[in-house]
Amino acid sequence: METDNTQSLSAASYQLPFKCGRYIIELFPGPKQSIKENHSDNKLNLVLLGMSGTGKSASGNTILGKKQFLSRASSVPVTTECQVAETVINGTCVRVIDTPDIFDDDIKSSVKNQHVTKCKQLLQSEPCVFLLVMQVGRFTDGERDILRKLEKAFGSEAKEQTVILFTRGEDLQRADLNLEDFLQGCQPELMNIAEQCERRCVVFENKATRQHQVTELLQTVDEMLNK
Ligand SMILES: Nc1nc2c(ncn2[C@@H]2O[C@H](COP(=O)(O)OP(=O)(O)O)[C@@H](O)[C@H]2O)c(=O)[nH]1
Ligand SMILES: [Mg+2]
Repeated sequence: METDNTQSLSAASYQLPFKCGRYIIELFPGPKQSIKENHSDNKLNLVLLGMSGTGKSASGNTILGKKQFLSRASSVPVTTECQVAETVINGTCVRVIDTPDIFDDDIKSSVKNQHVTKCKQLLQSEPCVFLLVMQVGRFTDGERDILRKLEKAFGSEAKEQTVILFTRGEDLQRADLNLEDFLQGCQPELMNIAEQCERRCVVFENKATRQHQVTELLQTVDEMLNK
């Protein structure tokens, strides 16, 4: 699958209702508005962010209900450009933006800035939620200050618009833990990240196609945006 293919990821194949519009970046010019101010009931941007290999693209595919983004095990980053795809879930036009790892300290800041700029272009004029994707049971040094990196890239209010999406939910099941148990027993730094995001956390099991995980995510998002 192409990795830099905003055109091939147009919404045409999803038969979106007219109000969702066809996906064309230039349709949304003008200044970026606050996400909350701009919240409408039928549009939503979900931006997948996090370290390489945590399962951003796989989670995007779970949300979309189809394999739209390339996702695979690799020692080098698989997603190298921001990509977008849309679907409609319960009448909401959900635009999913997949990103490369923009938090990697080894990547040149000029390259990171390009990704962030592209991502911001894709965010204009619609409500936006950041999905901070992390693997359950794996917390790396680079993730310790991930909220600071998020705020540096997307502004000081970014964490107020963030939901943590833990992947590999099956590992929790195998350990007979629910999310609350997991958070209680996790490293203080991870708990601190969850607390700063007001404990907005969901768990995905991307190897399964369970719709309820997407429903729970959208409920969490909805509560956050309507707070
Ligand atoms: N078992 C399991 N594997 C997952 C899950 N989510 C992602 N993966 C795997 O993790 C690897 C990296 O996923 P990918 O989506 O490419 O990560 P990205 O770099 O963050 O976009 C792939 O082999 C995925 O199949 C999950 O919930 N469970
Ligand atoms: Mg990816």
